[in-house]
Amino acid sequence: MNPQEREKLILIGRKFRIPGAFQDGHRIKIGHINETFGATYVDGKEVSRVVHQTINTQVFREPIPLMNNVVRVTEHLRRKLAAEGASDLRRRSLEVIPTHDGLPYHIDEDGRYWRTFVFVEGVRSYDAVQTPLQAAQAGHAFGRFQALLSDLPARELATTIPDFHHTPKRFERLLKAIEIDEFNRAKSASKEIAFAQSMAPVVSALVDAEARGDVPLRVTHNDTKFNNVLLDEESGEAMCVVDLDTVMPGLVLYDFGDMVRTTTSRTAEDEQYLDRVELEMPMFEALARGYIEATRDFVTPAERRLMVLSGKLITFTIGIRFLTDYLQGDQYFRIHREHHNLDRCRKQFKLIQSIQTKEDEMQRLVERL
Ligand code: GN1
Ligand code: MG
Repeated sequence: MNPQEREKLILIGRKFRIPGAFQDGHRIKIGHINETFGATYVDGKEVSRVVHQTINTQVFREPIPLMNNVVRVTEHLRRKLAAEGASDLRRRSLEVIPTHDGLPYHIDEDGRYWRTFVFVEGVRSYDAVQTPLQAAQAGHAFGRFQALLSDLPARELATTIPDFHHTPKRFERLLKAIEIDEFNRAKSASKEIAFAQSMAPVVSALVDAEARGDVPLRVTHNDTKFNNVLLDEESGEAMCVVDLDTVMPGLVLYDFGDMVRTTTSRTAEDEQYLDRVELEMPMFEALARGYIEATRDFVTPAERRLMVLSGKLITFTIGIRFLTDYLQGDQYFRIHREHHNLDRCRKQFKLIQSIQTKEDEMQRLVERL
């Protein structure tokens, strides 16, 4: 962090109810959207570690309802966990630290929104899943998250991004970006565009199931990528689910689908060696087992039947979002190299192709569990 950033972070930190004085801060490179910093405060012998984060208001247009969601959800989780007698509460749910005025956010002089969380100690996240044991932990953790929130009425939460996983609308936006081709990039993505177009017949499967009333709206996480679950550094146990900006009414299938996207192949989201990208059945089985074990009490047979399809469709949805962003000049997802969003898209599409060769087997497995 440069001295200016440090000064800024010190000023921000003073707005929140953190005991002690700022000692040290650093940037944490996570996510494609918000900016995140870790900071340490010292008060005599007491050391507090926190996370300061800006909210990207280009992406999250209404940060106040968003933060109200986050507070509502984290308090609900904590209450439920405490009632169950869970140990280590501070590591099992995020905790928002309010400002001195009691608000869950601070607006700085540039109009930027900041929020602060307790830092979860002794955990780590991984960009790529490594073992079926980890996959089971992730499936179980996101399933538990849904289960603990299943008694919170979905309509009480704000929708932080409308139509977030609405595949047909995402598909429409892609078609428009192809047509406009503002950055003259469509040619370099012609194979990916053709593949995306070939998926047109299935894009509405999940929204149709919702419209028919087959699958209900519930409180869901909506960004269940593997690196959004924190695993205990030593035991590997999933401790805490993070990144709560998109917790809102949704289908449990959005969550399961994004887990399939990120937790069934030992490759990163932007893997360039596509030969390595494959849905690994032992990972999928562990993931599905962990998830089903945690959600058995409320997930319906109709939801269960669509789990495999959701894996394909949510992978597709995120894949076309990367492709659209590539065509639109990388305005949404932060990139770290040229063609990064195209690489990300290619990885997603390769995974879909792998899923297509194993769909029947996956379906049989899920229905058996
Ligand atoms: C974004 O916040 P972050 O970087 O974890 C995106 C998700 C995508 C994900 C892909 C609000 O998540 O939808 O699946 O990138 N979040 C938003 O890595 O668009
Ligand atoms: Mg996110």
